[in-house]
Amino acid sequence: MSNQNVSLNLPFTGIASFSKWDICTNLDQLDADVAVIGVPFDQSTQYRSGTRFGPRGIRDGSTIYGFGIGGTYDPERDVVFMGDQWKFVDCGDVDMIHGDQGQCHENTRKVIRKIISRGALPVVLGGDHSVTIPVVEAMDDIGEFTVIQFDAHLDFVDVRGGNRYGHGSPMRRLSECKHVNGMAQLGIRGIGSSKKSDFEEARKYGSKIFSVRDVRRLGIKETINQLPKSKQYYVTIDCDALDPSVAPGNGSPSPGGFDYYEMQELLEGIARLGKVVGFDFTEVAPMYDLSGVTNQTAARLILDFAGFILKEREK
Ligand SMILES: [Mn+2]
Repeated sequence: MSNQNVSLNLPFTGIASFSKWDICTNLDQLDADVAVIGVPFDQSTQYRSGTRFGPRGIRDGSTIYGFGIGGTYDPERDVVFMGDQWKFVDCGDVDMIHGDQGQCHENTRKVIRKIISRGALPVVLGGDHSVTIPVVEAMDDIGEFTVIQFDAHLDFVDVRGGNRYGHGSPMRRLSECKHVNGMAQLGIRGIGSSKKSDFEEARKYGSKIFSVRDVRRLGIKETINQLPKSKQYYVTIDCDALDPSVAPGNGSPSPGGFDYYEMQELLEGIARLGKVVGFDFTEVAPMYDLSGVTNQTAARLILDFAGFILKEREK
């Protein structure tokens, strides 16, 4: 018999906010520990577009993890993550102006500054990887931090055809930020996007670069040991760091990527290294994945990482 007084809020019902969290689109009233914000911008893509539908896709994929109360019980770790003492909201999307990258990025900076000023952890849903540039630029008054990138590609292109803000350039632009004090790049294996000189310049800047096979050779623990030490970290995840068999829904898939557990355990290790001040998950393009598993894997990794970050704050 059904109990008509209980709302099950099942994944396929209602409004698909991220993980069925409360919605707060008036940032002047933002009062939360974690704030999800979408940046549906895909005008900097060099191949297949479609990441403008990334935030919506990830939200859709996240609803399966959004029901239940009292936190998320992880049976493998025997730990409850994201318990009732924490507040989570979905802030909707940054307003996009079609054909105007400068304004889209400015709108993004403005929203991130607001989320930071309200004391919430920004969790950004891309969009192509260029959205990480305004996000990190806007985090210039919280002290220095090191950036950890997960990606098939180095994204260290300085300028291409006069454009310095393509989705192949975010790590170069971040290296120019005074408040970014170091960098590590994990999963790097793609060909055709970065030149040998880009790798040389990234290493000269001080970036530590790990391919997927480097991580497998070293193991997760030793990889974490070799990451740059810092009090604070920002993590940027490009969907193509994952193997295309795990996450086919992206514009520039690259064979040989991480599997889910490798990514999850690396994120767990990073959360323990220092304070994570924000993170993004970019380059999800749902239309290339009819199964929807990319949306779900992205949503799960976002929830996993938010849980690991908050668990450190509980200590
Ligand atoms: Mn990228």
